[in-house]
Amino acid sequence: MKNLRENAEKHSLFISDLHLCESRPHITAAFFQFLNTTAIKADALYILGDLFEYWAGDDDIEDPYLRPIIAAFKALATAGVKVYFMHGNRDFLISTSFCQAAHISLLQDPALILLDGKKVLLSHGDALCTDDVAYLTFRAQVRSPQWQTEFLSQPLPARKSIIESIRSRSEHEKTQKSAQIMDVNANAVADVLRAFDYPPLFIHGHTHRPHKHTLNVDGHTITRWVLGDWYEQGSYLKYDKNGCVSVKI
Ligand code: LP5
Ligand code: MN
Repeated sequence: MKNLRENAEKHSLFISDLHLCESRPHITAAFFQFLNTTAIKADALYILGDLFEYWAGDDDIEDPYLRPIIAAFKALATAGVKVYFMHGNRDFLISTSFCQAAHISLLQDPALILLDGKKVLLSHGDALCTDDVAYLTFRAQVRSPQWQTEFLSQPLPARKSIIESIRSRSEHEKTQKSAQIMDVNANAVADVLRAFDYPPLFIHGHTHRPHKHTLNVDGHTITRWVLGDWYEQGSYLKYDKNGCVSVKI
């Protein structure tokens, strides 16, 4: 495996919004295929949130659905692929037990990384949807340590049932919101790019609107790549010395 990796061109892969769950077995199968045939040849795999449909707490890692996923991540680590994970709005309760079991490094949101000496900013993207005031109010509540401690103190089945209530409320409220409200806000994007000193590349997910945007922020040209979701079809962004290319699988 080492020789194969040394001969391959150095590259990193970016994915988000897989929403893995038992009820979408074809996407879980596509994910295993992606890990075993594509990600295994990469130097690094960055998962920018919403890997899972939801995450109720790390005490769920013995679930039979999760065990082969954890094993597949471990196999990547053994093959020398660095795997990074950033929380999404669905799986922000992923914590150290899962990350250690899967040999994954947790990234803060946003995170600035260097690829070939080039600054790249990464985010899930939900925090940039500043027009979605109802969501941001909900986000502030559930991201608070007190809320999480109280939530995690409840038994796992009770937590899953609360999450089901939140999901159905969220699905209903989304039908009342415009597409524009649920997209990133241009000023919020400019603010985070300014705060990180204008990285030339910004990659995020969440909106499920895959696209390459070219921005001008205070005279700096910045490429913003939005990753696609895996609801119907898997996709990833590949970065190498020649730049980024979006690939559907
Ligand atoms: O995920 P997506 O893209 O479909 O929708 C998001 C926003 N919705 C959410 C909710 C999640 O989808 C589902 C819940 C995940 C639970 C994770 C664990 C939580 C446990 C709590 C831990 C402490 O994030 C959606 C945005 C959309 O993105 C686009 O940006 O619009 O936001 C909403 O729809 C939120 C609503 O506007 C407000 C929801 C209030 C819920 C109140 C809960 C009351 C339930 C009481 C249960 C007893
Ligand atoms: Mn999301």
